[in-house]
Amino acid sequence: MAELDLEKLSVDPATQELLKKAAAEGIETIFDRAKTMKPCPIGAEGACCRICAQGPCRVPPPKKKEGETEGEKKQRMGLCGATAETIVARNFARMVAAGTAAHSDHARGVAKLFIEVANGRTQGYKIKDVAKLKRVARDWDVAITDGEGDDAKPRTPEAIAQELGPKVLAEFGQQQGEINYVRRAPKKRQEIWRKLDIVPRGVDIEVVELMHRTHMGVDQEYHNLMKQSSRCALADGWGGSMISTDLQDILFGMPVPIAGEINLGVLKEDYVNVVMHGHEPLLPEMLFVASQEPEMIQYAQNKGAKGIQLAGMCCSANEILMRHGIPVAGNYLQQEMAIITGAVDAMVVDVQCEMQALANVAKCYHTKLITTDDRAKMEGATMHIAFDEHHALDVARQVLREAIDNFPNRKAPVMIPSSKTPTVVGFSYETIQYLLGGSIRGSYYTLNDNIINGRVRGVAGVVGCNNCRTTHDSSHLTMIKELLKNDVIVLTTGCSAMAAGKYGLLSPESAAKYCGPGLAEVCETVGIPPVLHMGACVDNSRILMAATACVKAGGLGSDISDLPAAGAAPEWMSEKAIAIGQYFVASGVYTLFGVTWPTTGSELLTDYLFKGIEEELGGKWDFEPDPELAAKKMIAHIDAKRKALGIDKARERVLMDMEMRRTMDAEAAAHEH
Ligand code: NFS
Ligand code: SF4
Repeated sequence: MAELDLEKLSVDPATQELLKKAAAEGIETIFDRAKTMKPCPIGAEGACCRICAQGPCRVPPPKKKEGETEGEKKQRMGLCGATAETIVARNFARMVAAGTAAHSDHARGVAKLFIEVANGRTQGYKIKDVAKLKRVARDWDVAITDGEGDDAKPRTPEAIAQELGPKVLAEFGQQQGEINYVRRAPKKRQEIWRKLDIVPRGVDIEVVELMHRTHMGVDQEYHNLMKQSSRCALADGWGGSMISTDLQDILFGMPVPIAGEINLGVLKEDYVNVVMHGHEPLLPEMLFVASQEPEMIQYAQNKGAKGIQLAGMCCSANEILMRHGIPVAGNYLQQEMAIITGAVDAMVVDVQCEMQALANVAKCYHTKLITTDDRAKMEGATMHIAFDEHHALDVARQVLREAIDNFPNRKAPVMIPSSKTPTVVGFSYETIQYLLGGSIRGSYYTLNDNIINGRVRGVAGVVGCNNCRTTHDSSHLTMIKELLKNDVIVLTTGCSAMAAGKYGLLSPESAAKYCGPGLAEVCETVGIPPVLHMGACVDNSRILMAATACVKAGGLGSDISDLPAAGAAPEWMSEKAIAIGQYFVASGVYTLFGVTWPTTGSELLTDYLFKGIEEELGGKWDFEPDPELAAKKMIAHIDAKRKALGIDKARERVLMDMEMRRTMDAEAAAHEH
């Protein structure tokens, strides 16, 4: 095993401690593999085509900047003549398709569960949030009363859900027309999409068409490929992802601010530790219920444990943290670390972001690795217990019993790091509306007001993964701190939210510590953290809704692209992240990624994504691996938008006022002494 420079690998003390333990015990992790396997330089640029068996064809960058001859150009073509533009664009488009498919397949599962719950065919689930059910029903033109006017009788939640469920599910297979939630976007945004003909017709069709168009010999014009990529990504953001957020809120409860704890220190040595890893909250919701049953707790105690400790990992963690306050064990790069503690009796996985290496690591400890989704089995896993919504509670009980039975098998040495940080999470866009806008106004008016008067300079969404090609968590933290210092309020989801949480940024107290004077004042007045945890990656749809609410509250232009706002994924790695980025760009947001950029193999395409696309969509991509510089670029973009709105001067005034007040306070204090 190669020597590891811990500081370079992760800024998280818990991860560092466990990497030391792993090294001492001879356990290989992703950090070791990253040292020995370097990324393929041609693939990293998106310049390798392997979509037909005449290849793989590689298109290296031009040898000289200018004056390339026709002959030289031909050397930079695939066998079929595909140019660098086509090859790189196809690879990028396929990332969008895969990411959209992942979010949307998750959403389809939730929609199916929703229908079963509505018809009383499930075990353990019920409709929890009737108010949200009614709001969502209205958006789908589903009546919430029988009859009209004075004769109207309220329909039961089940009756509403029985009509709503099939309507939502039908959206996946819809072949023409427009997906429903497009109507939620600002009017001007809808017009832009219609003019460009990129309104998604259905969810699945856009993925299928993009896969077809990137097959050998089909769409070979990169603008056209990017156009369908936008359409497909919009089917994710305003389709699949938004559907899963809404239906999960109805079934499991809409998140409201709740306290929680983050990091591997949440595991408990004398409890049965069960880590729920993956993305879909369906089974974790039932594991939560089952873990509270007295018989189950008794069963754990009979095996010598004090009780059952559930903890989340990756986006499953976000889902159950913000709805039930269940602690989070860690984000993506901590999954192996959890097992290396030696204290995890079962790791339960469903879909997405689960490293196959877990199976190897689990074998070195006593941990049972349990797969639960028929779409996602894993070679080397301990067992597969298939989730089935019709007896979900029984499945959950079975999983917990497997974990409890394993408690006595723990082998020394167990080492649970002490790190865990308190957080406040659960800021759905409705909650932000309530907190910032007040119950009377019920709008983003107050936020807008604070943006207009300059206390809040702008809004940034910092989201996305960890990536072992860069220091774990470091870029998230550096970027977020730089934004806060400059009075930019941060909305966060996914593994980024967990990075922020571990560092204490998800607590109201962090406002005074990290924010510029304007943002600090606003956060302290409202009593919110300056970094708002909005949920899992599918909940980036909540950020779209928050942005839309800002536009509709007035005073900040007429479209999302007018807002002083920016988005970023400084440590991205998954295809889902590219799909999310593309729907943000297509929704009018300046979106910046770190670590690496997958289209550098074509200068023309990269140029288009970083510049040209803005003329059509109002949003654009950018790439900057240095997180501090990246934050500065985001702030520059925010300032440019402030200027275009004519509110740049207000901020100078408010900062001057604050400075004056501070001087006056200091003088007054001096007089008192
Ligand atoms: Ni998002 Fe969540 Fe994390 Fe990245 Fe994976 S867990 S869905 S993809 S790695 S943020
Ligand atoms: Fe090569 Fe063209 Fe086949 Fe791609 S599609 S592998 S560029 S021949």
